[in-house]
Amino acid sequence: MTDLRDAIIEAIGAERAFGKDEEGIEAETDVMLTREEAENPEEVAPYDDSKPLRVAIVGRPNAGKSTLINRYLGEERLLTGPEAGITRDSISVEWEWRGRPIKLFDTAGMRRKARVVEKLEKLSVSDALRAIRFAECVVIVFDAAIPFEKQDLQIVDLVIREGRAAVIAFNKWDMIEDRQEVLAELREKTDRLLPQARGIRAVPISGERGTGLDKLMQAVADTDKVWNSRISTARLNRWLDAQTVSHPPPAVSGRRLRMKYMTQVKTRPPGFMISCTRPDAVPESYIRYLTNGLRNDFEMPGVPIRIHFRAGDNPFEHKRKKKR
Ligand SMILES: Nc1nc2c(ncn2[C@@H]2O[C@H](COP(=O)(O)OP(=O)(O)OP(=O)(O)O)[C@@H](O)[C@H]2O)c(=O)[nH]1
Ligand SMILES: [Mg+2]
Repeated sequence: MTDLRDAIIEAIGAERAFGKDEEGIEAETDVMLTREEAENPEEVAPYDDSKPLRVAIVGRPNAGKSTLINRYLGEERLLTGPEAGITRDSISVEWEWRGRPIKLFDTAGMRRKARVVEKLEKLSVSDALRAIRFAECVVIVFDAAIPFEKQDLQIVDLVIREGRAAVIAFNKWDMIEDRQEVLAELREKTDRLLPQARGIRAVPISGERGTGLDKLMQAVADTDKVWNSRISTARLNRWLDAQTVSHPPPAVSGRRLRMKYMTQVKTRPPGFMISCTRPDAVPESYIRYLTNGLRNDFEMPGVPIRIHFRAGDNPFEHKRKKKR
């Protein structure tokens, strides 16, 4: 038990291993599927779109996060203001959207690391990070009134790396004149700089005027559904065949890599396993090709997609042997 404990701490870090939120729970992520669930996802309970949802609102300081939540609640519950750094600690509020219980986490604005000088600010950022981990879906609020930079995209990247479903809110839309142009620029930049978030839902809103807010929640609900999605083994293998025919895997030391079998092994976010002849030799570019293909063909924008490779014919074999 001591060895196991040490291994866990080493794998996820002491902070996560011992950290607690107000309720002591984090969002359930990386949920392993059983072989039966992977093969016949249709028979598993379908996605329940009335289940409670935890949504964190993050973004740089002054982007309008607290204003957005106040607008959803219909009251001035949270402190807002023109200066950056008004919210210092994350706080959660209960709300309901179309009969669905939603827990909204307001967070302190996140700054680039180099600028995080004060100790208090450092704490605020790690606090926002904790809110991201407690949430299932994360809304990243951009301030459309100032040109968005790498920093905004870094926050999106962080959310995806943490394994969460992500949606972008393009706030202060009321201040934008050339709307088409700005939106096109945002989409182009996101796709180019963040291929791991390709197709992510980006919704223009005005927290102050209350426009676009229902669309934003719809995007959150849709993305959470994708985050929970399950694809049957049969469909995946048909897809893998087509994919490897149209673009065969490269040869490694004179022998072509063979992709034999594919199945979804995890959900929240979706994770896949491919059995192949040389799992250690699959090049990054081919993994990207498969990941992008999955994202497009099974419509999974705005969620992390992970593919693991292993030797052997059946990815569940290893697990069964271990259990014995
Ligand atoms: N024009 C316009 N101003 C907005 C909008 N949303 C928020 N603001 C203004 O932006 C400023 C910052 O709003 P907050 O809601 O406090 O921003 P925040 O992201 O919570 O900021 P921190 O807590 O400091 O990180 C306030 O002066 C708001 O009135 C919007 O949709 N349009
Ligand atoms: Mg705030």
